[in-house]
Amino acid sequence: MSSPEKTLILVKPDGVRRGLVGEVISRVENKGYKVTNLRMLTADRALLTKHYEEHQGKPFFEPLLEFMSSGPIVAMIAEGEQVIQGFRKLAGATDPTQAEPGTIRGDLARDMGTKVIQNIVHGSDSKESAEREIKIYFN
Ligand code: DAT
Ligand code: MG
Repeated sequence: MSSPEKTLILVKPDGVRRGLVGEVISRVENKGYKVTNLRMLTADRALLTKHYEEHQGKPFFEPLLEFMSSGPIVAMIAEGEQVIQGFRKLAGATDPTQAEPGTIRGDLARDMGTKVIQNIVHGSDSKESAEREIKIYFN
């Protein structure tokens, strides 16, 4: 039997500042996924450059690094059948104005008028990303 699928979830600095760590964990657990690892850290540029390497060169890359290192974040591994896609659905669209109500971003975030979108959470977008990102945050 193969081990259950795993994804990397982050509560970003905006989520931590607003006291939404418990809310995010509740939504993950209420959906039925299992949180197996949890860690609070303040990410540095080296770590974030690895995490967001696909976005290097984009106009929001520097603002993204600045924002993501602006305060503590909470990193977790969640597991369950199809958790990668399932958590992306729970999180909602990248742009919180477009994210459907009922999703984390749709319910809890809005356009802040900043150079980088602030949207409370990160979730891996594929098995390859999940494996790569889990190694970055939990080695
Ligand atoms: P997601 O976090 O939904 O996987 P992504 O990987 O495309 O989205 O981008 C990473 C983060 O960068 C995203 O959560 C918010 C920010 N971002 C993405 N596209 C942006 C844009 N066009 N302008 C400003 N910030 C953006
Ligand atoms: Mg992404």
